[in-house]
Amino acid sequence: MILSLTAEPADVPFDPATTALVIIDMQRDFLEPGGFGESLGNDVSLLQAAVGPIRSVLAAARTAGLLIVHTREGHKPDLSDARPAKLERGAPTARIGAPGPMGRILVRGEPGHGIVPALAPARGEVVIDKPGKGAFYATDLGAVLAARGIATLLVCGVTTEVCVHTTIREGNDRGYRCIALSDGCASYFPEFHRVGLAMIAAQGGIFGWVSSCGAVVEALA
Ligand code: C5J
Repeated sequence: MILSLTAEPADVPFDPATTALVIIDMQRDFLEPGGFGESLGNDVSLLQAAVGPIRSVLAAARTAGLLIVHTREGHKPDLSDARPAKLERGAPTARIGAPGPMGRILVRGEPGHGIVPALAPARGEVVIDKPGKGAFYATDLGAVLAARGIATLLVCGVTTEVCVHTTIREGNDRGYRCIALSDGCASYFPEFHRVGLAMIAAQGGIFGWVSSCGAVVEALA
């Protein structure tokens, strides 16, 4: 069944059977005080705006039977999957792997690495642990999507201009129709959020489309 999704720069046809909802890095480390985001000097409360819209699109996607993928950015406890160039940034006490109020920063298995309770993955949903900003780099996301015949990615999460953008760019180059859900994305920098979304839809949709969680809920109803 082909549905139509209201989007910029133009509406997009999509088939729920070949569409995945990809929720990027809605982790305590980015959204709650005491994690990676705050260690970088950010106001983490700005990311809360995405939680409600993602909850609604997640519920609709579950009902419609879409493939649901959650991602988590983070590293193995021995940091063997973290490039030195990534580790050496920031103040030494606030770097990846340093101890913090939610455990070691951006390390798998620590409390901060977990997805916020409001968006906890349900049994059977795909959870991709990624060491980079993009969800395809050094993960089996491509294989998971190929096995399900997925052609379209509805992408939301945090942050708009970093991991959401990188994943959409990676997906676009791999041939996926990538649609950012604007209200389901957020940034510590409202201007980067706005411009990040504008960059996707500009030039006839140079590397994707921009829609919203509400539009997806409406299309799936
Ligand atoms: C960042 C992300 N911003 N998930 N990660 O470092 O966007």
